[in-house]
Amino acid sequence: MMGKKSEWYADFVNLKYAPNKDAIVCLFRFEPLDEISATEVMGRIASESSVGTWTTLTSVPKMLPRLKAFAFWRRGKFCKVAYPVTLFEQGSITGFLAGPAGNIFGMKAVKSLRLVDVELPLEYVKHFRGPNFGTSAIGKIFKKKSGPITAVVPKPKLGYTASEHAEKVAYAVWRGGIDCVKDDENLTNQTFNKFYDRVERLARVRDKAEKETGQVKEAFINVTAPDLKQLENRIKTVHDHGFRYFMLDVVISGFTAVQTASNIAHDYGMAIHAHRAMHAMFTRNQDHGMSMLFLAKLMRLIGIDQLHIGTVVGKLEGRKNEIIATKDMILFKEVNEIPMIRLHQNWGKIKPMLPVASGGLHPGLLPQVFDIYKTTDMVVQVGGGTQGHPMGVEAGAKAVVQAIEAYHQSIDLREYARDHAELGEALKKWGFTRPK
Ligand code: CAP
Ligand code: MG
Repeated sequence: MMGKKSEWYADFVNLKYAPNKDAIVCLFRFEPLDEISATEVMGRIASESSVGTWTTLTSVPKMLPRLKAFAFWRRGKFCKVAYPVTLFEQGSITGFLAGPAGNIFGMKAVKSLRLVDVELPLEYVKHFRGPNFGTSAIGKIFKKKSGPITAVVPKPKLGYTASEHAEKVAYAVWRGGIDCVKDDENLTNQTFNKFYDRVERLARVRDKAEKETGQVKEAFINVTAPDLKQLENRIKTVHDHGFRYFMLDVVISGFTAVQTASNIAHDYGMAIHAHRAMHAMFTRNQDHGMSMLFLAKLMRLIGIDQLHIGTVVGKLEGRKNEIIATKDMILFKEVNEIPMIRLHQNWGKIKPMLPVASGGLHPGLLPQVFDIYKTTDMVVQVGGGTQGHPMGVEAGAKAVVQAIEAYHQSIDLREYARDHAELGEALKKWGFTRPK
């Protein structure tokens, strides 16, 4: 019967709605199809990501009104949708994303849709444990008074045997004064560099380097695995060889793997270094997908200790204002809203997560990174920028350490390079160039 209402999307829009303190609020950026109004699209976003569907239903459960989401705010192409916290499984990121990061991104009613940020109430946050160490890793694991934690990835990304990886590259990097040797994101358990072989050899070389340097040496060994059983076994192997960290490709592994890895890290008292490879498939486009800022929020909530969030000056894309907004959101206990970029967030008891700057860095760029981040309590990874050093890998590592020393003493790098040859050679080769 045509008279009966066939759609109910409008029931999910209420611009007078005032979310209560326990509501989860999502900020979306949306582009409606020409023939559909912004209000109708907002209704579709709120409906399809909570309890609704495309048509009215002959009967609905009694509980429905308590579970509906409401689009309650709009500024141009941005809208906010409030969800009752009871709509989502407690303590499960997968249980959350299936709604606000689910079907709505494929709706025909929108040309594009981006999930910019989500304000998580303490009623939701309290079901997560957050990072084991976070910023305390600097002192607790590396016995350093201040950061940065330094890391180097053996380059080229792949091609070394486990023995060359450990005994040749890692040894030189650690000898040169770098804290950690990090696996590259695509190094897992290849036939030419088997995981267990790499762990064993790295542990032996680590002990040797620690003895010779008197410094704590760590590795971010990539435990990314084809299934959860092997993931758990790889974490256990890293733990049993005395490492305090392991590394995980978090986007590629998926949120169930990240929550599993975080639970194991808490059991073993370990820290997780998160590589974000694949994020740019959905974070880079400012019109469609999900922001890196919100991906970082999820990682801190779950319990990642340090996460790559960009350099601004390096080889990979990342807008300065978003990187800074993200850095503050993962480091601080509470942050305020930045219109259209970040919502307010109170973290309660969840520890801070360390930002990682990596990608196209070399000694000449490190002061710029620290100035942008306004802290050295972070992780810097310098792969090619260490192993491309004209005097070799160990000298490249020393050049990175010297650039950090200069920064801590507020000495211009060129000045400091006068009596630090390794830094001088790095500046000769790369200067202060920003790679593309
Ligand atoms: C950097 C890196 C990292 C990127 C990841 C690479 O090597 O190892 O994976 O930093 O990007 O493979 O490119 P270089 P992001 O130091 O030699 O550039 O940190 O933006 O996630
Ligand atoms: Mg890499």
